[in-house]
Amino acid sequence: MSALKLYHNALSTCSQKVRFVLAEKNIDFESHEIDLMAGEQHQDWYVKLNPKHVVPTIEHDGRILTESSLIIQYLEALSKEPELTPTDPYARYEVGQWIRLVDDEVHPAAPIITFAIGPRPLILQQPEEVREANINAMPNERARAIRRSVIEHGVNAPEFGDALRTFIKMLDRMESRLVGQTWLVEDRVSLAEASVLAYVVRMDDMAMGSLFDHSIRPNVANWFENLKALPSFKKAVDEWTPDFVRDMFRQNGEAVWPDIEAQLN
Ligand SMILES: N[C@@H](CCC(=O)N[C@@H](CS)C(=O)NCC(=O)O)C(=O)O
Repeated sequence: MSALKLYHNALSTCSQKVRFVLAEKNIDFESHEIDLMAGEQHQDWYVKLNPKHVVPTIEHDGRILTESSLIIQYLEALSKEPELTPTDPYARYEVGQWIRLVDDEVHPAAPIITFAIGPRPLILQQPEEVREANINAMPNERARAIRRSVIEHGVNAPEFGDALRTFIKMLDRMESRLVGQTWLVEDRVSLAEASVLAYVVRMDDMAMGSLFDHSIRPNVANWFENLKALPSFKKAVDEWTPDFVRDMFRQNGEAVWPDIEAQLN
């Protein structure tokens, strides 16, 4: 296979999704990290590759591909070993449902959950003009308004409750689908795992793991333990997550957990 270049960010959920599929299929890639905190995604050269100012993007065979869900399906077609899409028509449909759930509902909620907790204290320390310049460079007006709101109000932002419920709805769907089986579809690792894993990781990193501990959602708890034991997970997620970031996110998550818990009922 010809060389593949991945523009990505160590901590971005969509990048974790693509790296997981690359790792499952043992596809080597040339890494080009984009510094999202510094606003590199808004630089002209990158916007030419990805007009939405987001990661990931891949460059392969002289072509540019964006949109993580389309990228993982491209990788699936590119390399069959191992197959991450079932052959049974209904099982394929189910994989598609997980992909759609993430694209339509879960991913749009993710920046709300993330920026209300993880990097928020760091962003609040930035000079106001730096913070504002980064927000103003985002191409979507609604996304800019939401980003301002969650940075200002944290988990008490009006947008936070709905985002939290969206994540919990995903956990509930996983919990019922995982009854009596280890993996989400046909009981083997598939693009369904690739699609949802980053959002469970995000909750775990931000000290929200009690939402899926063994006493609350045991099937998700087991699924997550099995997932974390996969070499592809270690390669795609753990190896890219610096300990100091994990510690910082966790501490920030612990500090606001009482406010999050108060929104659960
Ligand atoms: N639909 C896009 C969404 C990509 C996306 O939202 N990427 C985030 C990181 S996970 C990003 O680059 N955000 C840039 C920013 O927040 O300015 C995909 O699936 O690739």
